[in-house]
Amino acid sequence: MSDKGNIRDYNGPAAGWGALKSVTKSWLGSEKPLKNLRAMLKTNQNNGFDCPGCAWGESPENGMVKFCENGAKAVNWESTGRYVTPEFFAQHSLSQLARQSDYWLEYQGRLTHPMRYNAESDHYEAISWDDAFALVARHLNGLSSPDQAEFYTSGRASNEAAFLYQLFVRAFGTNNFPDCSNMCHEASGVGMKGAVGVGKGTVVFNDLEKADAIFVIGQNPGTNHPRMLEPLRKAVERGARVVCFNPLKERGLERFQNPQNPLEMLSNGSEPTNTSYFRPALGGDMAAIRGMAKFLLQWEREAQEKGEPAIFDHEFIKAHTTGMDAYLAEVDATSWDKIVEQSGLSKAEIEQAATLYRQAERVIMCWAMGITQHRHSVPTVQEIANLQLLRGNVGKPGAGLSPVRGHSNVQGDRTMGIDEKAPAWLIDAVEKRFNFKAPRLPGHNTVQAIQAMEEGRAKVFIGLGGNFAQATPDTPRTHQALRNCDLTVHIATKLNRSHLVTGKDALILPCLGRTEIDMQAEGQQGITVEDTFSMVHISFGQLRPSSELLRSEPAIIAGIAKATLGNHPVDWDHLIADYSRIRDLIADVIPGFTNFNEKLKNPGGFHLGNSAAERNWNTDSGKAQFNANALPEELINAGVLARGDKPDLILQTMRSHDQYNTTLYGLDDRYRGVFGMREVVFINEAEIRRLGFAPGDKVDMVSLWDDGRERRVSGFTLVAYDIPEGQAAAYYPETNPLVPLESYGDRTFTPTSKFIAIKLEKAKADNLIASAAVN
Ligand SMILES: Nc1nc2c(c(=O)[nH]1)N[C@H]1C(S)=C(S)[C@@H](COP(=O)(O)OP(=O)(O)OC[C@H]3O[C@@H](n4cnc5c(=O)[nH]c(N)nc54)[C@H](O)[C@@H]3O)O[C@H]1N2
Ligand SMILES: Nc1nc2c(c(=O)[nH]1)N[C@H]1C(S)=C(S)[C@@H](COP(=O)(O)OP(=O)(O)OC[C@H]3O[C@@H](n4cnc5c(=O)[nH]c(N)nc54)[C@H](O)[C@@H]3O)O[C@H]1N2
Ligand SMILES: [Mo]
Repeated sequence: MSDKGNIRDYNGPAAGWGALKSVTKSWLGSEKPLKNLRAMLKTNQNNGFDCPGCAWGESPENGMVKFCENGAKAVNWESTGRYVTPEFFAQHSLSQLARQSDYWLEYQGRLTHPMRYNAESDHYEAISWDDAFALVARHLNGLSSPDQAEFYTSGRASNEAAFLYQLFVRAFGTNNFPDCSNMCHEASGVGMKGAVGVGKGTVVFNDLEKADAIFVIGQNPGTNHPRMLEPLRKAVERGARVVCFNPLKERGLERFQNPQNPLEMLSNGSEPTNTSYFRPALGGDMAAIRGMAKFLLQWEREAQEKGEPAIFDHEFIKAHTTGMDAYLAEVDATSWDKIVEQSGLSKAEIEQAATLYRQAERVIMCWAMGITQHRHSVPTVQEIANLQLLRGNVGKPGAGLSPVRGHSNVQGDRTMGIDEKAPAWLIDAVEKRFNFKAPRLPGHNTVQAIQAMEEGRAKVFIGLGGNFAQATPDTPRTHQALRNCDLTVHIATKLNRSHLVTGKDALILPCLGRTEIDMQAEGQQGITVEDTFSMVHISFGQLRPSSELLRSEPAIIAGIAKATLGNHPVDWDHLIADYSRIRDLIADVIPGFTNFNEKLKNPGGFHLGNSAAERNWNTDSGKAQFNANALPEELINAGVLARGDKPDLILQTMRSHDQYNTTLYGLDDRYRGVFGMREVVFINEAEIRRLGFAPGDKVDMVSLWDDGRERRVSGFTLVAYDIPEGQAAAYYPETNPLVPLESYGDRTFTPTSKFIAIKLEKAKADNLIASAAVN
């Protein structure tokens, strides 16, 4: 694969003509062009469907064409004209399929039939829905404890599906809810709850139009939230500042261009003058922001001495916050040496960032995986909150905290109770409404679920969407953990690696996608989702289902639930006939959903409300909390230090432009100039030479962890790239075997996917062959 690949500079803007060409390619490639055009025009429109891409919210103006290049790819990928049928499985044994690449697997098209793995023939074979449900029920009811089952959720599941799922699982008797959020924005939730009393972003779309400065920290919106480029571009146009913290010069952040505006497309992009780009060390953001706070504190003291206007928002601090003195003492106690060393930025750069921050009356701080996938992600999120509290930048228009979510309904799934450590009020509400004793002990998150399966404490794995085998860390171990199970079940739209890493028994249950018409006993159903701004709206599929046998996610959950529990605690069939009945239950249990069905009639949906945005603080103290966290002693984990050898580099794992998490749409990464290959590692040229290699060489990456296991990926091509020294970057999920299961965030259990200590070795020929077989 990599022989065909090449590297060249990309000089075009983000989005623009390149985007349109790429969309047209995937659109024609999907073999259903006309239908898909209709579908795309309906994306994120009232009465249309919610884009199955990212969780970015919509501009409230209606009538705009609201899709982006990568949303169009997601729609096309789902509504392909290719099918994975029982004949397909008859032709390909599991062992044969396992030798195919992840890209090939998903490219085969949509799953059409429920399938059960037959170990004797080594083939998946068709099974009826009833038999499939009965099989799951038999396994679940045969367990000696409900805690021996793991119920995974990926963030595309609708509110209706997620609510039914948590109800079924709790009625069954466990809180084992590993979910993709554990690997994603967990730290944003934990950190913000401890700071402002709510785990969700405090800003709404309109705030972006009022901000004087928008900080984009550890996020690559040009690829992962393309619809965000438009409000950023508008902000720059009206003179607001866009300030980026990212070790990589991401094309989408350097230049903005809107493919939906043909006139601007002709201009081929322009370098906006009022953006600023800072390139910290991996994991260095907490130190950088601490440094900004240190400057603010210095300026505040100087202003007080000279009797000049204050830098801090004292009125806000006094009325709304607690803990500032302890925090400022911690700021004073943090030395500049440590700040400069850990942040990877000079004191002058930090001063520049602090000046930009101070000059803005209203500041929004956005962040994503560059912040949340570190060991000290919770303190980093809290440091962002500390800085914002100093200037009253929470709970006023044009300002706030904005963790930009990933999956299109990952935020809604949590709201619905997909939470392994559910708060007591939720359990109380479920018990009260449904009249059963719900489990109260915390269940397993993703890391704990893998450990439980590895050790034989969990025996059944059920995945509501996603690709657990590839999205998780320590791939060979995770695969073995899944293989240890008695039963693995995947509710999915397309074939992926997880379906091939089977327990003793295994099922694939094919479901409708977001784009497809969902017809139930009482007519066509819509499902609801919540975006990153806490807007809830309804989504109606537009296309004919890929197969008559497909069932909706709620219907599949109801089928499993009924087979396992009978009509306890609800009449499952009755709910599935009309999803507004599920929404009535949601309204009874989940705060903010009173009159749910009624509110959905509002075009564009409704806002769930956010207490911190209204300056109500649901913290222990009843105030917004400054958190006086110390900077980490060392960024490097003790599990690495214990080995005693020094890493060559710190590796971050990230997304290319042609992928949606583990789904690969293609092998290009246009903005980074990589074409036709994915097994590459980006390193500074001087560093490549210092380590005794040359660009283009093939290497193995070995990660360091003191547990006696070898973690290695093989045959990666060295790409000379503009990236700070000491760092490397490569794509996920190919590099997941390098992430030790035990290397996770404090208080979050989020794998440290953006901070992996590695050594480079010259690739060995036999490794190249092994890696070709896997990939
Ligand atoms: N097209 C498309 N859209 C997507 C997805 C997709 O795969 N494809 N995935 C969805 C999901 S689930 C999510 S969570 C989001 C992910 O959205 P992002 O968080 O944008 O995703 P990543 O590719 O992981 O990019 C992380 C960015 O952070 C930078 N970074 C890494 N480490 C650090 C650090 O220590 N400090 C700083 N300041 N920056 C750092 C990287 O250089 C990179 O630009 O996107 C969602 N949207
Ligand atoms: N090294 C490393 N690892 C990471 C990350 C990283 O940055 N680096 N990022 C992490 C993050 S942020 C996340 S969110 C996770 C993602 O983890 P997951 O959410 O588990 O993975 P996805 O790749 O999004 O799942 C793709 C699969 O979902 C199924 N699917 C698609 N649409 C639907 C649908 O409508 N219904 C159902 N039932 N199934 C559907 C398809 O079968 C497809 O193969 O990965 C995490 N892992
Ligand atoms: Mo994510």
